[in-house]
This record gives sequence, structure tokens and C-alpha cells, in this order.
Amino acid sequence: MTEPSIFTRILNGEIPGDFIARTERVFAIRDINPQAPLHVLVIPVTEQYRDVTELAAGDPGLLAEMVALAKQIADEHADGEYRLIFNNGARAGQSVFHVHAHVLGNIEEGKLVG
Ligand code: DGP
Repeated sequence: MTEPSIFTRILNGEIPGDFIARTERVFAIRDINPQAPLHVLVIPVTEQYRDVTELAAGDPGLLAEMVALAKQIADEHADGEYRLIFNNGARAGQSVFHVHAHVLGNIEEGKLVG
């Protein structure tokens, strides 16, 4: 049995997290190291998928739920406009291998990251 991911530990209340949304299968927290005025991580409750490629193959409906929650958060906090980023693999910048989407919004013109 591997250790629970940092996101599972936040979900379980072992580590504090700034929760912004929650559905039955997906939750969202503010990123600890924001790269834009709105920077939220949208995360499935299950940690069985390490990246979006595995998730899309294993449970495309869950991926669609993540996108729907990202859109809802952007509607509420960024006038509905947002960037959605999945890092796939350490050399692409992925550090947590529990699939998650970065939702970036309210980005200043000329200050796009990633
Ligand atoms: P990635 O590099 O794509 O695997 O993104 C992981 C993100 O998780 C990174 O932007 C920082 C964020 N993160 C890491 N540890 C914590 C934490 O303890 N709390 C929160 N809110 N975010 C974290």
C-alpha cells in the first residue's frame, strides 16, 4: 500500500487546505503557490489515476466532471475565462502523481505562465 497523496491528506483534513468547491467525486482547493490571481487545483477524490492520460482512458466521465467544475469555478471567480493545465510527468513539471487540473484565471495581459 502506498502512502496517500498530499491531496488525499488535504481532503481527509490531515493537512489544511483552502477548499473552494466540492462535488461527490471532485474537489477543488487553492494552489499553495499561485501562478495567477485565481489558481485552483481541481482534483478527483480517487487517487487511482496518476495523470490525465490514465484518467481519460479509465474514466472519461470523471474527467468531464473535472472540466465542469473548473468551468463553474471560473464562472464564479474569473468571469468564465480560464486556462486549464494538466502537467504529465516530472519533466513536464508534474510533482503530485494524483491527477489534478490547474485552473488559472484573472491573468494579467502579457503575464501568461506555463
Ligand atoms: P503539479 O506540479 O502539476 O504536480 O502541481 C502540484 C501543485 O500542487 C503545485 O502547483 C503546488 C500544489 N501543492 C503542493 N502541495 C500543496 C499543499 O500542501 N497544499 C496546496 N493547496 N497545494 C499544494
